[in-house]
Amino acid sequence: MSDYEPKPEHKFTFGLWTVGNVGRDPFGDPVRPRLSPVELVHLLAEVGAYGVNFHDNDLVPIDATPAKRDRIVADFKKALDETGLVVPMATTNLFGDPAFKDGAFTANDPKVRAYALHKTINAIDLGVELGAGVYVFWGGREGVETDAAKDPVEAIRRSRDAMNFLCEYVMDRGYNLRFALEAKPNEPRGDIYNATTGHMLAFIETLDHPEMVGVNPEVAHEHMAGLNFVHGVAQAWEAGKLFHIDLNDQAFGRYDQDLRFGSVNLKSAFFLVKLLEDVGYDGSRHFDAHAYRTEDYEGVKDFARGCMRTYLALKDKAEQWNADSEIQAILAEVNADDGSTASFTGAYSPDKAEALKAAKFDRVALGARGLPYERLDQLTIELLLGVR
Ligand code: GCO
Ligand code: MN
Ligand code: MN
Repeated sequence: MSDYEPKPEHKFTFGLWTVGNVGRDPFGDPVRPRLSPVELVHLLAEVGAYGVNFHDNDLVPIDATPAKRDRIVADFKKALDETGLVVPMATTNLFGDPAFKDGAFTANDPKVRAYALHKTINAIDLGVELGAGVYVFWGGREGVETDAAKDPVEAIRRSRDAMNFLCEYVMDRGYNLRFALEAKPNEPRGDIYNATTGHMLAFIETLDHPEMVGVNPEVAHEHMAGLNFVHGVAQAWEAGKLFHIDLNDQAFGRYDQDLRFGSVNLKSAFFLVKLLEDVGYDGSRHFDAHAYRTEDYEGVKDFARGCMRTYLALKDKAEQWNADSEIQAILAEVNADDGSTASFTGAYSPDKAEALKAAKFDRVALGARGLPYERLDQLTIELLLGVR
């Protein structure tokens, strides 16, 4: 590959809220005019995206009348038809409205919890109407500033009750929809429950219908927690739970930055793309990021093109890495197996345990062996730098 042109088979998607981000931050007002959903669909088509995702209120304002809703949805569908863009994922805004200031599914007020379910089932209907096959849950307000405010065990129970109810709703309606839970450690709440992808994976197994529910890991969120994102994604994949992924970038130890994919931690972006491509992940590559506040809409297009181009360049590099004979020789060397331990490994048996107890190991020799990971990593760096 050399042109790095996005194609539908790459499944590159963006949220209306990403390219539609107007650049407001806690210290300053919007720097870009708000574009309509229809305009954003055309912008995404122009840069070569495959799909567009949305929160209910990115598309339909929270106070829209039924007639206005229908008009907006019809216009949006027309824009999708004109451009060929699809809607692989939808989600609910359960964080913007003041009603959700103490959370949605975990709010202390049962009326807020009921309103959150009401809003979500309506938003699920909207997502399904537009073709979504994945429904994301990001609980930005599902947390606290002080643990005096909420019992954390009760909060987890409330989250579970909500997910169980919503799984039943989807089954009852016969929708072909899977849920993807997105963890974040903090922001906007001081602390958010189920803070990492690992927490989410454990939580899912406690649900009534765990097979319907997977995860939507996000680069920035795991990096905010100081974690290795590639490892989290690998664990989700290995558990059969990687239903969606949010790609962006984030410097460790900073506020939630939502930077262009690959723009900060290029090496971990490389290993992420390599993982997704090597295992054959076939879901959306969703960019949950936004352009710098310095940009106008030409800059927003540069941002969006940059996310996809970097992904494709790293995909190319991953192929190069896999085909590099020096790199592969090192991997073969460090993984070499002379078969001498075959009688101990694999499925347990009492005989194997006895044989293992009786075996002699040359511990000093094991510890003395050099492992050429410095050379392996330098080869990786040189490949990424384009000097290899
Ligand atoms: C964030 C989150 C959100 C979610 C979105 C979809 O940090 O604000 O990443 O962008 O991904 O709400 O669920
Ligand atoms: Mn995020
Ligand atoms: Mn996200």
